[in-house]
Amino acid sequence: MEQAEFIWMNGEVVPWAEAKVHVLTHGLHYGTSVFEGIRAYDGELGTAVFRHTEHLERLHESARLFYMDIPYSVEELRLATLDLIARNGLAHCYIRPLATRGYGVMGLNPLEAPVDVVIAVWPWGSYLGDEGKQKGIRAKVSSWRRFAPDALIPHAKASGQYLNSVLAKVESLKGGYDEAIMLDAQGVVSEGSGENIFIVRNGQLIEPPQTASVLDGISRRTIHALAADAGLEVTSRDIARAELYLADEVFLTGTAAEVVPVREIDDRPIGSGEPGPVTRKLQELYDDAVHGRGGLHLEWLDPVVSPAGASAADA
Ligand code: PPE
Repeated sequence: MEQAEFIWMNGEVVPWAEAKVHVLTHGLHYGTSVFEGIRAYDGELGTAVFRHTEHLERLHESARLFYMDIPYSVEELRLATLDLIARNGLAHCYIRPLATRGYGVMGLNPLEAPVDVVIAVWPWGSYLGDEGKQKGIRAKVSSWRRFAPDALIPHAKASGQYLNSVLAKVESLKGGYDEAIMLDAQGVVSEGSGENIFIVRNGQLIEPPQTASVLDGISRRTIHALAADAGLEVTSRDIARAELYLADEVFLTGTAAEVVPVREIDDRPIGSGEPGPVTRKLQELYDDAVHGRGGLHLEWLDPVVSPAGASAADA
């Protein structure tokens, strides 16, 4: 991975190499951590964080679902992040806030363990490759089901839960594919290993409902708004596996991945086998929105340097 200079750790800004934890950190043993993935883009407003507050609110929600109190408010984390990006001198970056049960107790009850909070920022390119974004990726329906909502909590972005995604991702890579698409415990389409999914079928834009073991993705919400701008309605309903193969278009959305066309699933071409017009349009609108182009939805952007020229570090 690419490195940056500083990491924010429990309220202090420390050099990248010094941001360390004890080997008996609770989260390392039991996965008792929650995190976010956020991006800052170099756009019309200068460097700005995309849907910053919503991501930090989801971090707090993920924590709450696992009985964890994050000792910093959304606003404190927001200002710390803006300051950290400025201090690292990054024009664009990926942002990874993480709250973990720390060092002090062993055993499955985490409630007495301290909560450590870190924020890291670094440049991170296309998650599924530049070529994947342009031409579309090849996906495999995973033999691993997305974990059921009565086993874990799909609405939480919690570290331990990602072992499920790791199995699916590695299986897809070893099979020669770029990404996995998981079905939920009932056998309907859920999501990618790190992305939500949409299909276009008979002119309809369709996504799995929140009851299909999906993460309530923020890029997904962005697509809802951008689709509405383009006069397209999004239908949330169960999607049968066969509908993936019958779809005219399929695409994935996520902060790291952004909007990625899927050109093949299980060796069957999707539509013409090339990214379709709806995917292309939404990809373009997404790229405009994150860069603040066109002036629509500037409310989604949180500039690192305020328009008055004061750095967030002075705030
Ligand atoms: N589902 C999963 C399982 C998921 O991890 C993500 C984000 C999404 C859906 C899309 O959510 P959103 O980013 O709010 O639109 N995955 C993050 C982590 C990826 C990683 O490898 O780490 C991300 O995109 O940042």
